[in-house]
Amino acid sequence: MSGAPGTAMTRLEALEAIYPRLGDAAVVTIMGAVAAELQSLGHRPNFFYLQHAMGLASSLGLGLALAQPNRQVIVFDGDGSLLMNLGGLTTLARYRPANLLHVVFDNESLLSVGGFPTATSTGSDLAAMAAAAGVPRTATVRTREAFVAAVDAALAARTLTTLVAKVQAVGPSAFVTALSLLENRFQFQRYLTHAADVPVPR
Ligand SMILES: Cc1ncc(C[n+]2csc(CCOP(=O)(O)OP(=O)(O)O)c2C)c(N)n1
Repeated sequence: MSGAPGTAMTRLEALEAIYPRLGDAAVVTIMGAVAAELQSLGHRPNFFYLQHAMGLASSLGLGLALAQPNRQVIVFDGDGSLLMNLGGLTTLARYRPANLLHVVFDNESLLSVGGFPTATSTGSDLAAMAAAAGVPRTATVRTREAFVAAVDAALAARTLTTLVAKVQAVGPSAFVTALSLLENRFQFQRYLTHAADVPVPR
């Protein structure tokens, strides 16, 4: 199986395992495979699938977390995407919002565009980079059980966390969606505006 060696987990399994925990959090994903996978589990108005702007899901999550400090924000990032915006880690660390959980699904490849290997396939360690940037909580997990436990711990800690989940390089065969970018954008904005005071899950 391609992807991170030694991992038993697919991203879809990982997402499925924590889907019930997403609750009222503002959830932001990168484009492509992970967006399609989350959507396949059931779209909700508090999910936003960031198209085109590769690398900037964590930056969008940072803005949301700062703008709505009483809401949990969860970002589903990818290794290739984060590698395009490593400086974003330093900005996350600088502002350090307690309500931001930054999950990086590391399949060691650009899966959505053909599976070219990324630098994590040759040893670059994204959790270590996040820690070096100043992110106060970081971890790397390789099993579904460890992933669920790490998500629970991060949400309970109420501390900015970058959680790297090593996953197999598998995804859906197509990324076609009936939900247009604009519809998703307006729905998400309405959700954030009209449910502005939803408490952070504890
Ligand atoms: C600026 C920019 N460069 C390239 C692309 C094309 N692109 C879309 S998804 C993707 C790969 C994303 O890789 P990763 O974050 O590792 O996620 P994965 O596809 O493996 O789930 C690329 C290169 C893009 N959309 N925008």
